[in-house]
Amino acid sequence: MTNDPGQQDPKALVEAARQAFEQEFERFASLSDQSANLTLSQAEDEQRALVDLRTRHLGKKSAFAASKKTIGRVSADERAAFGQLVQQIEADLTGKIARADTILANHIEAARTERQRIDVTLPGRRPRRGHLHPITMLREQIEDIFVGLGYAIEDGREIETDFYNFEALNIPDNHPARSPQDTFYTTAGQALRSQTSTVQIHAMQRRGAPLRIIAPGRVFRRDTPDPTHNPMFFQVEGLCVDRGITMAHLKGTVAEFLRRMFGADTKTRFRPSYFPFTEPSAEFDFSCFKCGGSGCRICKNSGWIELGGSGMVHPNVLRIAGVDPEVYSGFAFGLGIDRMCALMYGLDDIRLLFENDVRFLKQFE
Ligand code: FA5
Repeated sequence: MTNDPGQQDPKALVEAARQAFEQEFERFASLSDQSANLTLSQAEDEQRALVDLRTRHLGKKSAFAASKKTIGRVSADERAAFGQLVQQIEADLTGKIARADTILANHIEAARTERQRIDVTLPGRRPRRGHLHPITMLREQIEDIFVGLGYAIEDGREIETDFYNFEALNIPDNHPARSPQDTFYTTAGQALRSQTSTVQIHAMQRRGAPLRIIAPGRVFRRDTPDPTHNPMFFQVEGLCVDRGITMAHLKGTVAEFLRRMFGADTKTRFRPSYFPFTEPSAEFDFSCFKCGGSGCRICKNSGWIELGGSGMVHPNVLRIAGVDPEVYSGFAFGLGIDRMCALMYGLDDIRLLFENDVRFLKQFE
């Protein structure tokens, strides 16, 4: 027998092409059982290999295609049978490829669906809920008490002119009281307010007398940060102006506020002090909410906690804000919330309040 395909028996050539196909196709033959073990990418590789196999064994340049062309060498009476044989083999091989391809295609589709499947029974990821900052909680508590006492809440501006921050509060240029209240200035000469007392002037100008307001807000000073100082902190201002207001009203109001805040047994005391915008002036303390006045770490064993400044509104301040001091009098007070918050929650450093460390803040949830 010669090796030249042109000389070989056509039937033998077709048979050889079929056998070559069968040999290579063997790994696809048992596919239906194995396909479950294939990964998605293995199944995709196998599908590509199958296309390749088809081209090599049944394509135009395949041995099988070449064997078909040898029909001319078959004797006339055997030609029909040869043609039938070729067709039968071709149909058989094509069918085998199609079945393997269907199995792989189904497997690939199932694997892709599985990959994209969403398990609706899995528990969802809960978004972390925020909560109020401790300073805000305390501010709201103070606001609630004063609203209950008939006070309105006044909003103030944080950027002020020299007039509102100093002049109108009876602190003229070169007055020594400017120095502890020194603040930050814009290039246009405006000042970040160094106390909420600025709102006294705006409120009287806007509302006139009589009035009762509290003004919570952010203030700024050129203070070096330490455990009890920040260059930015919060104050609450109170102002009551009416006919016949006296120091007794001031004391009664502050004492009532502190009783509502820290309990019915809370005592208040006033110490003489000086503020340019009040006369007379006093600082006020309250009996320690922790030990009740016997002395502890929080009140530094004094039994008292200092809270803020107060006094009767200076006639110059009333006058400059358009209120007649011959008709009206008033009291004002101001307290810092940051230090109060630190005391209430046992913090030994007020700077913690503005470091924005979530581990610290979430304790106040
Ligand atoms: C005042 O600011 C006056 N405006 C209070 C006042 C109002 C007096 C109305 C009379 C009439 P003083 O400078 O003492 O006062 O500040 C008040 C409070 O602010 C202090 O008791 C303290 O709690 C807080 N405070 C002052 N400086 C700082 C700071 N750097 N950091 C944190 N808190 C501060």
